[in-house]
Amino acid sequence: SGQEKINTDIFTLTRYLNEEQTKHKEASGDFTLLCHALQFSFKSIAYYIRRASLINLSGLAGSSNITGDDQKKLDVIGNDIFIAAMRSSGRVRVLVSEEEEEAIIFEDNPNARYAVMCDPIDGSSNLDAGVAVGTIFGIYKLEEGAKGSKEDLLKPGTELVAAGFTMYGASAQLVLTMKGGAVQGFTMDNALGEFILTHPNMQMPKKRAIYSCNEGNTKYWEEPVLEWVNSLKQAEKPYSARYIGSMVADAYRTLLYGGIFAYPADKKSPKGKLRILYECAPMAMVFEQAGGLAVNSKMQRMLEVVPEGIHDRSGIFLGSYDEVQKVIDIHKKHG
Ligand code: AHM
Ligand code: MG
Repeated sequence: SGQEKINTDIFTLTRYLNEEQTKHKEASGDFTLLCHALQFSFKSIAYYIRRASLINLSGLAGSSNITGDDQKKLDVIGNDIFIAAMRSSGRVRVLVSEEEEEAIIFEDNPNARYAVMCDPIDGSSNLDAGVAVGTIFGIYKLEEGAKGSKEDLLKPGTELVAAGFTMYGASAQLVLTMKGGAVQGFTMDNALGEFILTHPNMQMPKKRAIYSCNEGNTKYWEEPVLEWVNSLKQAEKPYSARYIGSMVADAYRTLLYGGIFAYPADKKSPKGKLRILYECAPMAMVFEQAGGLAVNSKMQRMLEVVPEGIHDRSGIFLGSYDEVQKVIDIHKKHG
């Protein structure tokens, strides 16, 4: 018959989290509760982004954040939603947000064992044009007795217990990975109000002729980066250029289709643009666990970079294994 086959056994994020918790006999359920609070913040942010033009949320808030960017009204709302969700989960001791100069320590959760790093709405310069933006997050488990001070956060990404991002695009897509595990992709079903597991065990293509970077910065690039991009354009079959200017959207495409996303350090931004704790490291974890690679501008493994400050930046090359390896080879040649 022409009747749609109805799936009555849907794999939701809730079900996934339950199953993960059961696999870990020692688990207290704290991490699961934290993830529930996270997903609620994603749903709320998605909701306000969708309604932004209707309820006067477009444009600037009239303030700027720690890194000097003008804050959008939605940046402020996204940040507030995120903070409230993390605080009320009762499972988070400390929170780092791109929008907050200092780490926020939740004194009302003295026994909470988790630290969360996030960029609540990354790519917000794209918001008013209706282009996809996203939330990026990383989670550390604090050491026994840790007070949740800044020092507890200045760790390499190899210590992340979970990381991921949500892209608010044609649909909201949540990509989540836990330490040592696979990368799982969920799609928000607005009618059900649930994230549904639509992309289980994501593995990215080993190579693909797509590169993604802001070539407007060419003038500032160092020699190896110039040579690399040039080699892609002059390849026998030249690469395609794709650049949205929203890291989450560029990364999500790269994860699905393969290719490489880069925001190198350059003469204008010697430390790079993107932030280590809540942009580079979580993305690097996702990409590595999906079979890709991520390095900084010194060609060090991104996940091994230890920031000195919570808002430290880094250059980054993120993508298919072979594509990132090409960048590494050219940099090595330059010594
Ligand atoms: P933001 O955190 O202020 O939104 O900036 C981060 C964004 C990334 O999403 C994106 O990859 C990059 O900045 C784009 O920068 P540019 O406009 O310099 O190409
Ligand atoms: Mg950002």
